[in-house]
Amino acid sequence: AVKLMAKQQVALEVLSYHATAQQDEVEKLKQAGPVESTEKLNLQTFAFSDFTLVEDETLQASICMFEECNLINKFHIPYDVLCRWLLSVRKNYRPVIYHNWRHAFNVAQTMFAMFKTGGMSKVMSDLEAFALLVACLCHDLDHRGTNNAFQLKTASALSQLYSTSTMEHHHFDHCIMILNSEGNNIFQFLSPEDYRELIRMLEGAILSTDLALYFKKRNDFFKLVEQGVTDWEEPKHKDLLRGMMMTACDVSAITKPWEVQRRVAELVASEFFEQGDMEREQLKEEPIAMMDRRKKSELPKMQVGFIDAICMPVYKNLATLQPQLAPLHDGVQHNRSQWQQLADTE
Ligand code: 5BB
Ligand code: ZN
Repeated sequence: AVKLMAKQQVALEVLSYHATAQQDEVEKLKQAGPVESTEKLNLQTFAFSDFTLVEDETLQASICMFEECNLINKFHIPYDVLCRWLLSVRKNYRPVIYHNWRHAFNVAQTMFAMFKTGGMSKVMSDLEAFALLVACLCHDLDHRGTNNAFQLKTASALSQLYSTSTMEHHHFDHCIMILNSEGNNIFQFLSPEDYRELIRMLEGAILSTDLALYFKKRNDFFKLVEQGVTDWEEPKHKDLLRGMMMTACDVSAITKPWEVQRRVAELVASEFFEQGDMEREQLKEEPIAMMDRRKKSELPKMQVGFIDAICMPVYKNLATLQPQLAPLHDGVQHNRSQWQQLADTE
């Protein structure tokens, strides 16, 4: 009964926000066509940054990624449905400082680069590419700029519905809700078997962006890499690998050229500080250092800690598994030395 009430509460909260694309927007995007070439936008490189793109170019670039992975042809995605779905997805990101549509787009671009430049198309099927690209674009849908701990502390409707991986379950639910909206089902022409398998992979991929699940699963993954496993066809192993790729894409700002990383870290910090402010004001609680704007000077040190504890291990192992992914590992090493240098000059 509690669950049902929580679900109704969430439904009310969500419905007030959920919106799908308008037909005039769809027409406009359809007319614009995919962006000239992905090379022009550097979409294939790990050093890509979205800062130079205007809002609508992020949508055209997204279409390009589907196109260049041959997903539109292979899975018979009607072009107007793809346009409508992309517009709807963008609409269902809130204008928060970091966990917004641009973040989702950047995460998808890293996934695209992993396939095109990182050699992952040799390891993954087209259906997996489809699931992963969609998962990236949808993985933070309706994010409110606050984390799972905050949902729990404020006893939000969402946390009553899902006590663990709270936000991630919600991102997946929201993703399904958009797909089920009229004219938005990009999976409509999949065979029933492919459809079921894709939804299963989509759910696993979105849930795996919960840091707690990454910690729970990563040792199994690292062990397989250490053992030099080359056959990733074993379904359990493949699930694990897709989850690790999601984490690697989610935090890939940490691998970007230094100027990009510095700017993104500022955005991440600003969003964390806003949560910290709310905890102080509404909950009368002292926020953890990461969310405490009075401890802003500790940012370089925290980024080094973040790299060592979370980022470096996943990129190191992915580079061992697939040497073409080494640029991500190189990028994080470079940024570590930059942050370390800043921490030392404090
Ligand atoms: C993260 C876990 N938390 C419970 C305690 C603090 N740590 S942390 O020490 O690794 C840390 C990470 C501390 C400060 C941070 O940012 C300061 C601006 C970060 C940090 N997290 N830095 C980043 O650049 C990014 Br990107 C992130 C990721 C934030 C979203 C978490 C999603 C994780 C997906 C696997
Ligand atoms: Zn994310």
